[in-house]
Amino acid sequence: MNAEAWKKVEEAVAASRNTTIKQLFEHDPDRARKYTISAAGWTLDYSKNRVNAAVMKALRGLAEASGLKDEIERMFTGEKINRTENRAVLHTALRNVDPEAKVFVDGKDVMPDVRATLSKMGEFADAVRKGVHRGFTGKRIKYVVNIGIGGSDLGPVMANIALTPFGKRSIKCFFVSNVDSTHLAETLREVKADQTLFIVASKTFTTQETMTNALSAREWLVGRLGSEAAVAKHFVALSTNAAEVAKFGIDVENMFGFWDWVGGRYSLPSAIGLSLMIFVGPRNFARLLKGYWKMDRHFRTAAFEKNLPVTLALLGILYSNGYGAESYAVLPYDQYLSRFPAYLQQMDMESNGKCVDRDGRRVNYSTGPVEWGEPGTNGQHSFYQLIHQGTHLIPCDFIGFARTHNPIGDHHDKLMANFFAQTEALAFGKTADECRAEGDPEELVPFKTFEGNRPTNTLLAEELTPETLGALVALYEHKVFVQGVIWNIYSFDQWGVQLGKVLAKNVLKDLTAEKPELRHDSSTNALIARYRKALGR
Ligand code: G6Q
Repeated sequence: MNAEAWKKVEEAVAASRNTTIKQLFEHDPDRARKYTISAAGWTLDYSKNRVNAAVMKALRGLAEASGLKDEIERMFTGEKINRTENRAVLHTALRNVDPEAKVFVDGKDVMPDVRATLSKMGEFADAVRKGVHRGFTGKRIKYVVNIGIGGSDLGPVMANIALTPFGKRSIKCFFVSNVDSTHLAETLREVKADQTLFIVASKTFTTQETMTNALSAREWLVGRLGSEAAVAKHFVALSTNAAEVAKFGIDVENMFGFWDWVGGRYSLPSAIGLSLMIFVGPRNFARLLKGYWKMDRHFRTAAFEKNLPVTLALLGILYSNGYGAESYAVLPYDQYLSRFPAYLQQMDMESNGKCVDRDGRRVNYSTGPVEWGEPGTNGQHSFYQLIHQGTHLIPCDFIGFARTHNPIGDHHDKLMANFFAQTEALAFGKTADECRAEGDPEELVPFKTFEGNRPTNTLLAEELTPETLGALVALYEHKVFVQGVIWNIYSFDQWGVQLGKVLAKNVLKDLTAEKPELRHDSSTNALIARYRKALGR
């Protein structure tokens, strides 16, 4: 992190530390307008934060001193900014809907391949939706089972739930990720073999969980339909690894490709989105891409003071590094966004959960926060207590929509009343005098007082649509990118995930071998022995 620019942020924070959010509002009646910006269908009101003009200016100075403008261009133009894997980072090319656009990697324009894959996906999705592509026995496809994990699962799951109102209800999508056989078994109980399409989603096509689930699903299907030939009609692959797809027994004709410059957690707008495209149709998928693209363009071109991803990123850095906040809550007030926090959790924590800077040195400041959340109003009846009155500072993003897809009575007004009331209460709290005025007995006043001064962002859009969803995802992707640049860490690798993949393989040998080597620590050895004993091995 740029020390000099950070020092200026610290100075600005020190000068304003004793001014509460409440006082900031009292001093400036025009505050809400000044701290509200909009783009791609979203409005961000960040006025309920511990910031004034000087703090924001210093934070923007930090972004500038970190070379953010150039870094953004490097990403968009295909430079190999993922240096530890020597790869470009071009998820933005996947949703570049400009028909004239050219994006080069190693001297080759990638856009023709992006467009060709999208149209192949579109043809296949339409064929499934219209009953042209049928199962081995001639029946229509009614069930789609996406088998994948991590980046090959969380995006499709999140978006399938989010875009339910736009989906074809006669097609039911399932997502199997866990290697726990229960996940596959319970899913297979819900589907019929002759009407099921399995989508094996794996960038590498070597991930243990996905390959294990895919092989078991294949065995189940062949067993039910009585022929190996059924696989061709019931299995497709989404991958970058044609050789492994062929080895698995899926014709590469039935493979939808993507490229090493698409990170797993950024892959929803690639072929990894096929299950979503089948569910919502190619036109709605195109709208999703358009929403992403609008936010991409905004991020690339808007001045920092008007830039939503940059602003969210800077506020996050303010609390992580200036106020010692260790976690960050994302609270969507829309049931359709129920998996959005889980999706963001991977995007953020896998990207910025790093303790070594770009020069390979241990950092001496906090990087990515613990990210978590649940939809409102459910969260209000569980963990909000701690956000209101606990000892931890937890900045929150509140995400909501003016219109609901399911207007029933006054549900939506009640939902949104809670949405607005929570940020108000978190910012302004409740003083001891207010408690007394409401007649609280003196001995209860300390318990019923709310300090307030708890920061929140409010993100509001008119309606949850493919476009606003795409823009929302892109907003957070770029926020995470900006933070990675400022923290001077590499956001696009994930060596911690790779480690897990290797470790499990070593232990598996010891679980199943006739004579295990047991070369672990005494705890792991004893646990393995206990497990083997229980199974009579
Ligand atoms: C995402 C990570 C990780 C990955 C899974 C699945 O950015 O790399 O979550 O998506 O491990 O990998 P495959 O798609 O290769 O099976």
